[in-house]
Amino acid sequence: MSKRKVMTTYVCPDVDGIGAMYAYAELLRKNGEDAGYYYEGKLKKEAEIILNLFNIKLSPFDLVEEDDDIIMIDNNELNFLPKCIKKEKIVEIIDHHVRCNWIDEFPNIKCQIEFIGAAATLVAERYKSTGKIPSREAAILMYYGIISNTMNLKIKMTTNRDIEMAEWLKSLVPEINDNITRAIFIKKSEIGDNLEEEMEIGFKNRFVTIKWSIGQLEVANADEFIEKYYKDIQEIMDRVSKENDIDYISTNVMDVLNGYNVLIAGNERTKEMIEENFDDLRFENMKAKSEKFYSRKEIVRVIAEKYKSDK
Ligand SMILES: [Mn+2]
Repeated sequence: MSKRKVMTTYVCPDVDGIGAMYAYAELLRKNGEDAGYYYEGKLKKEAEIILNLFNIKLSPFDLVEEDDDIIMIDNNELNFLPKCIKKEKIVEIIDHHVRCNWIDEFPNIKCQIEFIGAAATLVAERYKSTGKIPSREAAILMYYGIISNTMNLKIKMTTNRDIEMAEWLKSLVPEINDNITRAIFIKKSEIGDNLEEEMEIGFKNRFVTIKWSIGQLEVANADEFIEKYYKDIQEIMDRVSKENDIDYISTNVMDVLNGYNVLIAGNERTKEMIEENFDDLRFENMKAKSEKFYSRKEIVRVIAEKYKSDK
């Protein structure tokens, strides 16, 4: 008998992680396999908004069993996984983040890592190419996985494949429309008490030789938001960099409605390092505005290329 397949992703997943896991488990079940998903931590706010809005209930496995085959989705960094996941049990990876070197030691893992807007795009393509139609829930979650990760198909790393899959998924679900999408973006940008949690900045990136971390905030009006929270953002970066021994720290504020980003540097050396690596990011009072709509992933990719570690 074939083993149970368990999708999992980083702790505290976003709607792309959830959508890709949900949909891929469903696709495997359509193919007669025993499959489901498991995650730990609180879902990202936007994922909660979407689940509530469309009245979708998740039913993850309660726990991972010794014998389960693990499929890693929307993540290939072992440190971000729930602690109960053993790397020896991983049989497949579907992701769109920078590829970690540990995978080299496991040549049997079926691995699809592509630099594309969303992991959900990769799963949607597997439906489309095999002529399978996702359920309403899987289609909604994949659609918003793509919309969320590409900031409504606007960021630089959005590919035609993301656009095509988003269009296809949208055509399957009449409830999806642009007004709902706009409402989701506005609602998710109401950040107040949980600024630090939303920034996701409390850890060092491990695949580079420098001590660096970058946070991200996705808001409805970046300029206004920064005016209101600039001091708080700087205080958080200052404390987090001391607590975690981080040298280079910054926060990328993305304006999801108007399509630009503002990178805030936490100190002088970060500002200099970013200017050295990005021709079009120039700081004024620790802030660099760009019409290119850089996402954190794209910034991380440039930095990872430059300061590669062998680990
Ligand atoms: Mn993703």
